[in-house]
Amino acid sequence: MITGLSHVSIVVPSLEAAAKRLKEVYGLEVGAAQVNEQQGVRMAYVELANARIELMEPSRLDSPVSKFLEKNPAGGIHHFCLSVDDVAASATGIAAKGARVLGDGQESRNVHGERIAFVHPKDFLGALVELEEKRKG
Ligand code: CMX
Repeated sequence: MITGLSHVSIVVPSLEAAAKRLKEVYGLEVGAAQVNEQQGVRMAYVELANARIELMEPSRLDSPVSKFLEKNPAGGIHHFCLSVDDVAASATGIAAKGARVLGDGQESRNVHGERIAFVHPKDFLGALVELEEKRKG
C-alpha cells in the first residue's frame, strides 16, 4: 500500500555546487553527504516539512547515475519516491498487474538501510518511481 511521498531526487554534477546554490538562492540547508555503494551514489538531503529533496551524484564511474549525467550533463530530476508499507508485497502486487519492477531480483537498500525497489518508467506514466519501505520503530 502506498502511504505517502518520501522524496524527489535530482541528479547533479556536483553535490557541493548544488548545495551552495540552494543555500544562496533559496535558503535551503543541504545535510551531510553520504555514500550508498550498492546504488553507486553520493547523496545529501534537504529536509522539508512533508518530504525531502534528494541530491545525488555518481560515487563511481560505472554508477547508473553517470549514464543519466551523460544524457543530462546539467543534471535534472531522476525519480520520485513513494513510501510503501511493504516493498516486497507492493512489488509483487504491481507486477501481478503487469508493471515491471527493475533490477536483478536482489534486494536493494537505500542509504538508511530501508528496502527499496524501482518501477519501470513506462509503467508509471513516464516517470521513474522508487518505492521505499519506512523502517518501523
Ligand atoms: N528517468 C527515466 N527513465 C529512466 C531513468 C530515469 N531516471 N533511469 C532509467 N530509465 C529507463 C531506461 O532508459 C530504461 O528504459 P527502456 O527499458 O525503455 O530502455 C528503463 O528505465 C530501465 O533502465 P535500465 O538502466 O535498463 O535498468 P536497470 O535495471 O539496469 O537500472 C535503475 C534501473 C533505475 C535502478 C538504475 O538506472 C538507477 O538509476 N539506479 C540508481 C538508483 C538510485 O537512484 N538509487 C538511489 C538510492 C537512494 C538512497 O540510497 O537513499
